[in-house]
Amino acid sequence: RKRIVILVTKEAHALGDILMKCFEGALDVEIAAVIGNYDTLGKLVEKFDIPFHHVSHEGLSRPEHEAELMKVVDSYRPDYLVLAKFMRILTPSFVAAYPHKIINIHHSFLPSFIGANPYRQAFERGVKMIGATAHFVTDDLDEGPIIEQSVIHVNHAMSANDMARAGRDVEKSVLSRALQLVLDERVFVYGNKTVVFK
Ligand code: 3YE
Repeated sequence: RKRIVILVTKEAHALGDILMKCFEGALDVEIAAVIGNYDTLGKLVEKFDIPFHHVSHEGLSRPEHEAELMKVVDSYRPDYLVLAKFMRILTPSFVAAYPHKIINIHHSFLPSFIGANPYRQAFERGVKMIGATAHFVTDDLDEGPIIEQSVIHVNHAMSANDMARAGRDVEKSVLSRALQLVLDERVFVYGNKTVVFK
């Protein structure tokens, strides 16, 4: 069985979905630990008898914070890291420590709407579809090899918050499908793309 460490910030849905799927047996992976840069999700994680580490970035430089993160991550010797709405840009040295071993879920249909607030960006642009993208993390934010994507229709009656709410379900399903494919060793990186055997 493969081991993962999950990194989170404040949002519970992507993390909660992975926890539930493992609990139900729908996802066959050992969640070695969850690390949050806030402490808000600790209670949820501990309900599943999984260790939670709060590694705050406050008062630390980015390299200092990453050194703390890396110490905890490495202690669990994971096969993969999953960024389940972890809202920090990782430095090249962190990325190099886990090459093509870090999976991120981004809440847009890439390459549209990179970076912060993609639902707000989608709302402002008036697109009729929103989506989510799971990709391997590389040095460039949201530019790494894409593993899995999906979209849903939206309309003029929806606010940016409505889109975010609807998008959460897409994020969850795209992330867990991508994770399953990677765990099953069906995903091969080829240049900045992937070859996925379904
Ligand atoms: N790092 C690299 N490449 C990637 N991190 C993530 C994906 C990804 C990555 O593909 N190298 C929000 C946008 C970042 C932001 O600017 N965050 C701030 C901190 C804000 C806070 O702590 O509340 C920052 O300075 O990092 C995961 C998604 C990152 C989203």
